[in-house]
Amino acid sequence: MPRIPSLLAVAFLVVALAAGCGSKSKATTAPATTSTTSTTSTTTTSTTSSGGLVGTVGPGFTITLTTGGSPVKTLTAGTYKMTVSDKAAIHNFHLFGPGVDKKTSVQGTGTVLWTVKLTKGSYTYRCDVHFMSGMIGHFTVS
Ligand SMILES: [Cu+2]
Repeated sequence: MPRIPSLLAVAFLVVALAAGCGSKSKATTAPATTSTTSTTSTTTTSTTSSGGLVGTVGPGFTITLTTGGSPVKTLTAGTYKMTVSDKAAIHNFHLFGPGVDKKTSVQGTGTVLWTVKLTKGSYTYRCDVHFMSGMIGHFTVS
């Protein structure tokens, strides 16, 4: 008859452990929710940084190329979405480099979306009319 008491003891232990786990799992639920929130904010950040390039020319004598609000100096090779805002009827936005030669018209204004495939090398963006006056910029793709 020694078997039955030991089985009962095991059964009691299982119940006791299950009860213990039950109360512990409630405590674990709260941190799990917190980590889910932080994962979401991380995802948002990375979406912003891969959100593409923003080219702007005008309305004054300025031309810029930014990503995530910072001037583009170097990029890694790849395909990028690029939003170009041509805000002046006297300027254009012209991007050229290895495999890329895209521009807006000088007279035209408005916003266009380009998809550009950038490969290793040096790229230039400029206003074709006023690049001699400093409306020009460069970046490197590696
Ligand atoms: Cu210009």
